[in-house]
This record gives sequence, C-alpha cells and structure tokens, in this order.
Amino acid sequence: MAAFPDIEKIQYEGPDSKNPLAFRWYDENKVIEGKTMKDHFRFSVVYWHTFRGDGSDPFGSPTLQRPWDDGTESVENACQRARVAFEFMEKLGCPYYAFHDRDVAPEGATLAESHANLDAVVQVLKEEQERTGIKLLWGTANMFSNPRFMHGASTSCNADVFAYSAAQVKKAMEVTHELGGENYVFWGGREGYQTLYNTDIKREMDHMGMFMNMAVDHANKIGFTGTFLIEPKPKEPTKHQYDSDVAACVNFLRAYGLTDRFKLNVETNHATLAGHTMMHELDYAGAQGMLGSIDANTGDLMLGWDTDQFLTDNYIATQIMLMLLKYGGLAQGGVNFDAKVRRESFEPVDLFHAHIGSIDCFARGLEIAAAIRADGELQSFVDSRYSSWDGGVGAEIESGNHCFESLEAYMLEKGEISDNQSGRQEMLENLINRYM
Ligand code: XUL
Ligand code: CO
Repeated sequence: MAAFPDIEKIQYEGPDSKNPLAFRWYDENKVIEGKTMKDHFRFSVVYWHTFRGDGSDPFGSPTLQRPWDDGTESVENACQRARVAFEFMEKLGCPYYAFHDRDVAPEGATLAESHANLDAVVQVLKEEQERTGIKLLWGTANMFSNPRFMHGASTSCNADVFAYSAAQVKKAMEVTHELGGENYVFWGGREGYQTLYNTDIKREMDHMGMFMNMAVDHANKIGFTGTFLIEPKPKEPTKHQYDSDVAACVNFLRAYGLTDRFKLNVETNHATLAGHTMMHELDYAGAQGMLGSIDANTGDLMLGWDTDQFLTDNYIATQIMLMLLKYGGLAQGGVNFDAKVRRESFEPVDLFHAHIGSIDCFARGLEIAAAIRADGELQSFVDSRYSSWDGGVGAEIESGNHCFESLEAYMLEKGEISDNQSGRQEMLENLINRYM
C-alpha cells in the first residue's frame, strides 16, 4: 500500500506556478554551463532525518506522524520503512540517498545480530534501488548513539571500542560497496573531547589516523573504489571535535598520508558552528583540491546549535553554487539534504514541502551563480585586483626568481609601493543584488 497515496510525482511547472507540490526552478533536464541540473546537484535524501526523525527534542516527545511505521525496532518494520523511503524518493525525483547502518536496520543484541539485521534490510534496499534506479550516494556507520561510544570510536581511550568500531565500519563499507555506493562518509560525532584534563590528544589523533588507513586498506581488499569523505564539524555532541573545520581536516589527512583517497563532505550548519560561512569552507576545500560532497542544510542565526533546517536562503545557495561552479562541481559527490522538518511540521506531506523548497532554492542559486559568471564582472574585478602579480615584480616573485635580498634592493630603489586600490566590497555586494 502506498504511503503517500495522494501525491503524484513532483513536476517542474516553472516560476509562475502556485502549486506547492511542484518545482518552480528545478528543471532536471535544463542545461547550465554544459551540464543538466540533475547532474550538477545529484540531490540526495538522508535516511536518518527523513525516515528516522520523530520530532522529539530534549524537552519534548515525538510529534511526527509516520503511519507506515509500527513503532517497533523489528527488521520487518525496517524493511517496510525502506520501501516507503523509496516511494518518497521516487515521487520527489531525487536520484540518490544516504544512510547510517543503524538508521536502516536495528542494532541487535550482539555484533553478529546487528550484521544480520543489516544484511536483511540491505536486500530490500537493493531491490528498491533496482526497481527505481535510485542510487546510494554514501553510506556511513553510526558510532555515536550507542553508549559504548561515550568516549569516542576510533579515538576512544578503550581499545576494545576501537576494535568494535573497526568491525562496524568494515561491515558498513562492505554494505555500501554491495549497494554500489559512490562514497563512504566519516562524521566523527564523538571523536573529540569534553575535557583536556582526561585526554591524550596526540594518542587519540594517531589512533584516528591508523583507523582511516585501515579503512583504505580494507577498501583496497574488497575493491571499493568510492571516495572516502570526512565531514567537518567543530562541536556537538563533544565540546571539541577533532575534525573541527575544513582546514583542520585537510591538515589531519596530510599528516596521516590520506589525501589520495579522502575528500571532504562540507555541511552548511557545521561551517556556521565553526565560525565560518559555507562559502569559506567550500572555497578552502576547493582550493586544496579536497571538495568532495556537501550536506545541504542551514542553521538559525538566533540559535547556536545544529538545527539542520532545510536551506531556503537564495544568497547562501548562490554562494554555494558559485563555489561548486568555480571548482568544477562535485564529481561523484552530491547535494545531500542532511536536514529535518521542524517538529511542528508533523504531517508526512511536510517532507515533500521541505525537500521541494530546498531543491528549488539550489536550482535558483545555480541560475543566479551561472548568470554572475556569464557576465564576468565579478571575476574581472578579482582579476584586476591581483593584476600586480601578472607582470613586473609580482610575476618574478611568483616564478620563484626572488629572495629577501633582491626584494630589499627592489624596494630600496623604488622607495614606496605603487598605490593600493579600493576593495569595493559594497559595490560588489550591490552587484550580487542585481542578480537576486
Ligand atoms: C551530524 C551530521 C551527521 C553526518 C553523518 O551533525 O551531520 O548526520 O552527516 O553521520
Ligand atoms: Co551531515
């Protein structure tokens, strides 16, 4: 029986449409900068918020109506839920999805039972992938919910927890591989500390480096060629997470020799928690050749935690798309809606409204970013701002033909710098507004 019997496949109806269950901007076949919208975004639905979120918060009980869910942790219920998830994604028209091992299948009384539960649900996921053509963007292991991970997973002070984590990631990677997953994500929810009084940072970081290298070795053993992605986040649930931002992750990957197989999965709300904009995080990752995928959501300016809201802000979407176009797109990554409906939006149809709005926001962001790039005014301003490096002493420095002595001689002769030019921030902000 259909879980969303009143909802047909969501169609593109154009900007004038007033139908809330239609796309106004996302026309999946529209070509922009040589690629269809579908290929630019590779939109992905997350299993955890969309199919496991129940609307509870630290102050209140579940609110969300999910009539297909019998409320038990049985494998049968998990299989039924998986079928509903595919009905939703098919009607939405999202080509990808992502999951944690423990979202899709219940944890058992033993590790062996957990493995078996996962295998059972994976068979349904496989059937549904084949039936619909929807693909797995990435899989991951939840190593933060169970109390055994209270001190971390690969960075736990308890060596058995490291071993347990290895076993769990091994299985999650194998399942991701079996389902044709294109990436595998590590979000180190508890890989950090609450107090340095009890923490050996060096030892914990070394363990995490060893763990990631074991993951690469295992991928090579089983023939998994997908990209590994680390997802930066500075805090929550820990006080400090080692993967605190893009720069910290790049440093970690370089220090432990992992840059060949790893890239980053950059999330908007995590950037905010790190005190950065998403544009900053994407630009930094892109500049380092480490931009892998994005978790699409947003925080709330008034709230200092990870609210995981659906992005509907055209400015942020435009900034994101400017960065994705600048760095040539996400390759085998995608735009993954790591976002949840508010607990007051408790009806199943709200899942559609949330995704449709954010998909449209990204599509609009892409249109605006492409228009800004086509006009070229922004880029030519940046080019001219750096023009002192295109000839003369700048070009000589960039080609490695100078040292402190020669630069001192140059400056002693010249006496003073050529005039600086205005940064024109306000003019450029006005320029962006022309396109909105
Ligand atoms: C947590 C978060 C995770 C990761 C996957 O803030 O973003 O859901 O995306 O573990
Ligand atoms: Co995320």
